Amino acid sequence: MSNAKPAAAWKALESHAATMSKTHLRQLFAEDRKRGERMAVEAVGLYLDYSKNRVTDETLRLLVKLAEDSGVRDRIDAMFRGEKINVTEKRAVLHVALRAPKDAKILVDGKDVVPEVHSVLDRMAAFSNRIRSGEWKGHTGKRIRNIVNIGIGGSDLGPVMAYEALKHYTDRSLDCRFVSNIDGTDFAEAVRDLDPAETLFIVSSKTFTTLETMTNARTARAWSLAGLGGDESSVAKHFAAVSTNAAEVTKFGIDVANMFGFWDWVGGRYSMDSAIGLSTMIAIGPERFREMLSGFRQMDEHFRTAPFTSNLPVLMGLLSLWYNDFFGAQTVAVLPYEQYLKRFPAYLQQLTMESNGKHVTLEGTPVEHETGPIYWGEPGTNGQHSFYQLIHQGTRLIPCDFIAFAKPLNVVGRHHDMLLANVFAQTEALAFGKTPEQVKAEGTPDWLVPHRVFEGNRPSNTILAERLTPETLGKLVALYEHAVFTQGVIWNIDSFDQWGVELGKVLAQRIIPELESSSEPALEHDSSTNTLIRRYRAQRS
Ligand code: G6Q
Repeated sequence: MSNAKPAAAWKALESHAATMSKTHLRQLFAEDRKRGERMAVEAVGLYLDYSKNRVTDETLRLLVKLAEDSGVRDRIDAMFRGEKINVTEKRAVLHVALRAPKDAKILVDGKDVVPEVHSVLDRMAAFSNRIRSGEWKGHTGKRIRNIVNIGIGGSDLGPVMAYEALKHYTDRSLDCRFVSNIDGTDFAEAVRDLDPAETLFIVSSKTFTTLETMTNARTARAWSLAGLGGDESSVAKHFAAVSTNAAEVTKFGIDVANMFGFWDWVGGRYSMDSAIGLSTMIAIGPERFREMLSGFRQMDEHFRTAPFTSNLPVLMGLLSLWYNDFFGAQTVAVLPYEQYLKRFPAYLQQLTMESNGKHVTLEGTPVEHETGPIYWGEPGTNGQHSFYQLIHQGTRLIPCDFIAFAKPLNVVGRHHDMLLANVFAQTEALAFGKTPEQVKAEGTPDWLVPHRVFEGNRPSNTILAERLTPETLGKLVALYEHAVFTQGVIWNIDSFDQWGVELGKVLAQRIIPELESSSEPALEHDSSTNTLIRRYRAQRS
């Protein structure tokens, strides 16, 4: 950023980082016996313990100063006001409007968008209730038992994650499946045991032109028609669409009465609480869906109003930026100790990496700092028996977000205490490690001591909530959405475009005819691509 204020804040953090890189968490905890109580924030029912980070009060003061000097406050207000902060696409960024209360007013180009949001939600609720009650009948008069969402990227990952995360709350007489990949196996496996007469497809695509989704949708249409005797009128009973593109939806043959709209100010990866969440609403019911929206809204309000020093998304954003930009950390591990959150890390990968994987600033000049870290993770305790080794004893610094809940959704014997014991033990071991003296004192022979030493000083956040509910899920997703936003502002990048994804959408289109042409095509790629195409054509036949 050209502005002198953030430049000074970056500089101050650089020299502070030189000191902090020599400071061990053992020392920080020894110097302040109340550190674990002090360095924690609780807001809207989420408790964040950030004491096991390599930070002092001074670090936080400097990080908050960086956020302030980078204009985070102004940009938060600009987003909530509906300004076109997605500059490369000239669009407002208003996922917060998707969960705004009915009496809120948010203007885009002079028009209040809140009434439209609620009218779509009401239509979704009516549709979901008809499916859930069995009032909606398929072409042959049977009730719908299977919902297949067809979509990809932002039109898939949110619905998949939410369905898995909220499975406990779903109507088990309905089965939800998800088809995203253009690999025919995805479709084939999803429908292999389904009865077309009981199956409803939801074609979810903002643009309604995405190659994968439209190909899968056409295949689904053919499969459905074949199973229902070829009567075109059956499409109206077995297909719904979620899109911003009414013209394409109609062209595809889906009745616009079964179309649920959203708007260009909702980014794909920020759309799980728009009509893209239709499958979620059918699965958990409109009431629970509204509870999820309430969770999102509570976190939005917290983000908008809380001072940065106690603002959960701002703190989370700043802490991962601290390691990313001052300690050379390349990744962040997200480790939910909750089986239902098994797809949460995959969901976050898109949210964080598509948003902040950018190499130029808003002005189009090269960024001066490393941007978006790589997000990855698996639910605990499974990861403990595989990749945690590297986090504990490898040579890389990997900040971790541990996520856990006080109350289990399935009470099974002593399992939950054992699960939570693992969360606490892992964060403790990562922070404090095991010294050579401790290892020796256990009677370890000298030659083995180095192998059994844990340096410790591995940072982690622990997020603790009471229970995984739709409301809690909304809060968690909004927490990461706004942490990503905070970082994007500080790096001065556009967190809301995705030109890299757009490129992928056009590249394959050039090659498809070369693979399908019956005569040998004249290839004008590089020698590697040409050879691969020829080899594929030869081997396939
Ligand atoms: C998300 C991205 C991308 C998008 C998919 C699907 O932010 O833009 O993942 O969601 O490419 O696009 P459609 O919904 O238009 O099919």
